[in-house]
Amino acid sequence: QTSVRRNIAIIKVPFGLGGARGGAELGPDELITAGLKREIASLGLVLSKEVRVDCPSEPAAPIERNRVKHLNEVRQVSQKVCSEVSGAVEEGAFPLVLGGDHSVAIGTFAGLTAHYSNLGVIWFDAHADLNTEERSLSGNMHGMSVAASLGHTAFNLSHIAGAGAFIDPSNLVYIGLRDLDEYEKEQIKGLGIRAFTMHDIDRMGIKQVIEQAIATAGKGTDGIHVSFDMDCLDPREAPGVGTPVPGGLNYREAHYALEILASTNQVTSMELVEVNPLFDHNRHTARLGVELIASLLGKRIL
Ligand code: 6HN
Ligand code: MN
Ligand code: MN
Ligand code: MN
Repeated sequence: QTSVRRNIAIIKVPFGLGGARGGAELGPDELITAGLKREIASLGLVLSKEVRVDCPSEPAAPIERNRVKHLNEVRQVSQKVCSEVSGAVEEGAFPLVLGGDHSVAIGTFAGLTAHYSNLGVIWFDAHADLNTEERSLSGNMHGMSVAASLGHTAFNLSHIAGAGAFIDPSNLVYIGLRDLDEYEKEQIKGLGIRAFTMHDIDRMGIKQVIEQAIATAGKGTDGIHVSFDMDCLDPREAPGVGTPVPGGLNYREAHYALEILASTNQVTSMELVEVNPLFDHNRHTARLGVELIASLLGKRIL
């Protein structure tokens, strides 16, 4: 039994300029080739639309004017993703955003907050993506998308036409963290963000972690958006990502967490990002991504 909206809107965002290395722009097509649409059909869900956001692939201007890389391109893409996500929610569909690097989440947040004023978020990632333009050590915008959703970055949700209010940090939960910059650690502590690191998963087990995450992100909110960075997984499970970090979620932990989320009736939307075919073997990471989306959409073993 699936608990999400029956109509699925696939929103492909072939954008990689927010990432650390190129290749994430190939993610959406890779996920489709790996069988995503077949999975959706076999779950009895309806693919109500499939759109491809037109994304720049070459920097429109020299990057070195400031440290932040490809800000103008991220701005453009954010605006388009916002419109598509917002339109999908309006049409009664479940937005399924396929990245692209994780900077695409800025547009997803913008489109979702247009309709959900008090959105819960579960952010699966090795990283916290809490940097600002000022504090980032890399200048890569995929490491800033959560900060943009909270209004901490210079370019943030308030600069996207149609976006709603910022995300409330008390409605945000991390799962899988293991590579944090010092500034991000301060922010997580200072803002009191619920963060389940890999240490917590070792200690509590994924069952307790996902139950507590749902309790936090789902309590008193309009629903839960699932933002799934494939690098939350162990690189042995998912080698095809741009910023792999050892010691991540294993195959069953990831599936279990998404299966439990599917059973809550509270999930509004999902994005799956950072599939990078250039570092993959035999389309392994994209195939795993498709399986994980299926679990979130209600696929069961029996
Ligand atoms: N991601 N904290 C590092 C940075 O460059 O700011 C890594 C960010 C990774 C972002 O994987 O979505
Ligand atoms: Mn570049
Ligand atoms: Mn990320
Ligand atoms: Mn990451």
